[in-house]
Amino acid sequence: MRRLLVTGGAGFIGSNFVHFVLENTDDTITVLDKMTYAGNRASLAGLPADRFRFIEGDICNAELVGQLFSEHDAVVHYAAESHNDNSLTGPAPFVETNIIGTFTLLEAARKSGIRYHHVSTDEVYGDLELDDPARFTENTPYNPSSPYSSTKAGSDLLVRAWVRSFGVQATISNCSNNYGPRQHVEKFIPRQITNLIDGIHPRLYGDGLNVRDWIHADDHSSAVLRILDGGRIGETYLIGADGEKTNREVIELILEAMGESPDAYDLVNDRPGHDRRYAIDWSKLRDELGWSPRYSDFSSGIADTVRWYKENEEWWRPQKAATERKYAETGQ
Ligand code: NAD
Ligand code: TDX
Repeated sequence: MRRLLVTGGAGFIGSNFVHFVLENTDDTITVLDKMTYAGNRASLAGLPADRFRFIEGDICNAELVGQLFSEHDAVVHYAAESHNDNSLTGPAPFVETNIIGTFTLLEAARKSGIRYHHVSTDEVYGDLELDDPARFTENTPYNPSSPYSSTKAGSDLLVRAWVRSFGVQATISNCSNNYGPRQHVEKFIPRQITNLIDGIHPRLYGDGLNVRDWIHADDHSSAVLRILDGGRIGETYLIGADGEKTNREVIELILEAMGESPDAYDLVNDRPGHDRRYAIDWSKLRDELGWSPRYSDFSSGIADTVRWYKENEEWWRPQKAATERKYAETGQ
């Protein structure tokens, strides 16, 4: 039994990890979350009180972080500003949370000696051409495009330096695009599902041919737990599930799952600097730690996700109007 601290545990992937760990281990969990617009306490409802505790607070608060590190055996760091579009209209909180927040955690890790796992993204590697046979590996040079991905890249580099310079007991994972229940309606898949529920056409950026490499959030959680248990200190592991799809293909699957015509979508303004394609080679995680993803059927994963948003309108409805107002300002 381990005492885990999970930062950002009220967000999409952090809350998935909390559920996954409580269901699959004897560990106890404390969530530290600032409850920004992206945090949702409903994502943590019904968890066992003897194994789960919630603390509202900022990862940039060194005193609070230091106290919490002294009470736990390991920290898994999910807290971040996570949305590329927001980083283009207001980058300041990205620098604050993703860089200063990570720095604050690393300084506390250095003092306490706690085991630290850093959750990051494949976007740190930039993008690939559509016809490039290559996929990202742990040795691909960093080349981030957006304020979001550059602050995540900066945070990864801090972790590497704190391992090498100060012996912090850290591992890093870089995962591809996640989907599943409890994802904020600003993100691509939930935005389109909830638009369709509201009778609005899905909205595709640019030509709709950008490729993302999709993985179910449960598979991301099982991979992070595997790395926390068996990963080598100082190592980076890429997490993916061979899920490359164009955005247009994803929209067509959503439309099909919702009984709509496959061309019932609109093309809208492109995202500035929009990365063309991401693709992950996750063979290191398979070969070293014996991990593999469980969700192999993307269309049935999408159908399950559609069902979840239909059945849990009270979870997403409070954020929907404000999210769409933001998109209206950029013509998206
Ligand atoms: P999210 O936006 O849904 O959740 C982020 C959470 O962090 C929220 O609960 C928010 O309140 C909290 N938070 C933000 N600033 C904070 C601060 N200063 N102190 C404490 N808590 C704070 O994000 P997500 O999609 O669940 O992503 C989680 C992590 O996974 C991020 O680090 C992200 O970079 C990474 N990641 C995401 C994806 C993806 O597809 N969504 C893929 C790879 C990696
Ligand atoms: O309405 C939309 N229409 C559209 O075509 C939205 C919201 C997005 N898109 C496109 C942009 C991307 O090509 O869909 C794709 C996915 O967009 P997002 O959901 O915003 O994800 P992305 O920018 O790829 O980043 C995600 O994956 C990596 C997460 O938000 C990041 O946190 C993670 O690091």
